[in-house]
Amino acid sequence: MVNLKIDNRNICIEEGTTIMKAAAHAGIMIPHLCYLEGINEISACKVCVVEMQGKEKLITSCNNAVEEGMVIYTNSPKVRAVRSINVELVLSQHDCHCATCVRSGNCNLQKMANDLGLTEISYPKVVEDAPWNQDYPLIRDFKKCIKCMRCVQVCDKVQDLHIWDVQNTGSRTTVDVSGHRNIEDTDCSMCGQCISHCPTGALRERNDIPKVFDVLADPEKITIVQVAPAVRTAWGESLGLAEDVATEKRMAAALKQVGFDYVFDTNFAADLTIMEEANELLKRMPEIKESGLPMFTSCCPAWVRFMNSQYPQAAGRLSTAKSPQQMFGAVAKTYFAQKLNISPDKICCISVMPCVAKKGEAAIPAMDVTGTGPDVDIVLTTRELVRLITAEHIKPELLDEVEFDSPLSENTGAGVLFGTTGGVMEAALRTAVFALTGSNPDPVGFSEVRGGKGRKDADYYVDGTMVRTCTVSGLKNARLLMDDILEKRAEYDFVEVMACPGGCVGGGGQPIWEDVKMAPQRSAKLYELDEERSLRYSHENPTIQQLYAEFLGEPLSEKSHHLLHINE
Ligand code: HC1
Ligand code: SF4
Repeated sequence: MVNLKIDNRNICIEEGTTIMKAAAHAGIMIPHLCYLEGINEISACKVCVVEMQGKEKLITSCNNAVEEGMVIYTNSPKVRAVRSINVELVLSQHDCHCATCVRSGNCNLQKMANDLGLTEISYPKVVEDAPWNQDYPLIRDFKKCIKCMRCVQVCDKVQDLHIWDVQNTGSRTTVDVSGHRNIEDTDCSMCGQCISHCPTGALRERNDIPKVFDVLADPEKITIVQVAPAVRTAWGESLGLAEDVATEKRMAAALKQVGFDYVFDTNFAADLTIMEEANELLKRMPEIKESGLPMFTSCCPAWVRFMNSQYPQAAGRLSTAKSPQQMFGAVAKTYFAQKLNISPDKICCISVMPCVAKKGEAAIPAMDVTGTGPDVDIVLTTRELVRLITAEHIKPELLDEVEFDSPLSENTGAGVLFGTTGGVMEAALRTAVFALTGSNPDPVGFSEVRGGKGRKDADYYVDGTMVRTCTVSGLKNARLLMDDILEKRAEYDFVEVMACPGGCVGGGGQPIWEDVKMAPQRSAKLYELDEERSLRYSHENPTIQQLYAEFLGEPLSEKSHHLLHINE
């Protein structure tokens, strides 16, 4: 252990700890811009400088370790002066139009400038710009990039896709798409993790809120909104709602207040996905055992993009089941349109997703089962939902809870679980066991697949057959897994992959928090909801049973294949 003083406080901490962490341990938060624990510890921004007694030059606290007897000042006049210069230099190259920035109020740079009391910038302004494809789901604003390198490092180290790179040198150093390519020509998975880790508004999702306003104002359109499992765990965070206020039913109330005609639940479609995917797994099992190659889940569009671009030779191993978002769209524009006795093009189907890649998934040309246009017309992220609620001046805390609309909402605990890593696996196994044995397994009998670890192996006996499962989140983990499988170092039967660490709860469209990983507590919320549901098996969902009875026939029927599966 090492003893030192930080801001006149005696601290005793483990050897090797950085000064920044030691200070945080004592509740002293040293400002920083580029630092990202374990991912970006390069001291590029020099905002985290501190004064060390006996040393003329300031030192960076993010990458210098504590030493016995050190005396550190984190906010002395000298520190404030140098920190101000460093922040001013960053601001001199930054578009400071905060009023029109999506990160206003949630921007580390803005906060830092305010905290330092900066009202003017004493250096000449040189702000670089470059064109960007504004139709792409991921938008980059060059004028707001502060060259912190977080996007480069997250994409390299967490997602292993190397989409961003440093270009030019010296004062002209900038970050851009690697290899001087356009973003649409890269293998970007659209996971949005670079957005989640950007400290400013240099990266964001495409703003699709104006499309929602347009359609809400169109008297000819019936608007249907569906809300993904993970959104309910996070929508209240940046609205400052207490957990007992940010309930599912109050979220439904807020959406009703926005003006959508029908507020439905993607969880319903998650139950439908399980009906198709669990039965597909059982059907494919003899071939899986013979080939030694697994079936992979296909509900995460960033993972599907990754598979198609990085391992096209294995893309046939993906489940053909569409994601819940897309199954919902297909059912809404057929079954539900028939119930309303209207043509599908009268319906505008809007999704709220914790994800940026869902915007890309909805635009895949094959996702048009009626031939009248996309099954899902508009996709908003959780962050856009929050902006929509505030744009409508809605105070959810003042609204009474309301029920989701019928019929495309009823769901079970299994559907709820989709939003966290391992959730699809658990849900599918609950139904696969029932399909084979005729009786329900213990709903928490597959809990080895829970938890935030990037890769989890678990074997289960299902009616005498061993099902070897693997659950992965994060695309770097997915690449290591794929290499193990294809090079025959590992053999599995069923594999779940989610591109974002922790699954959709940690999705690239969720609210952004500096220095806090929210995925674990959002996951815990989903496990709670699963426990509270009176039904916990997708096959017991009465509305799903009715949908099959009235419309689809049975899982994997011809109609199910046409509407709910990707048919090559
Ligand atoms: Fe997900 Fe899914 S779980 S992919 O993370 O299969 O986005 O929440 O909606 O479609 O249900 C996301 C979440 C979501 C789909 C479902
Ligand atoms: Fe990389 Fe994901 Fe960002 Fe694309 S969206 S650049 S894959 S981190």
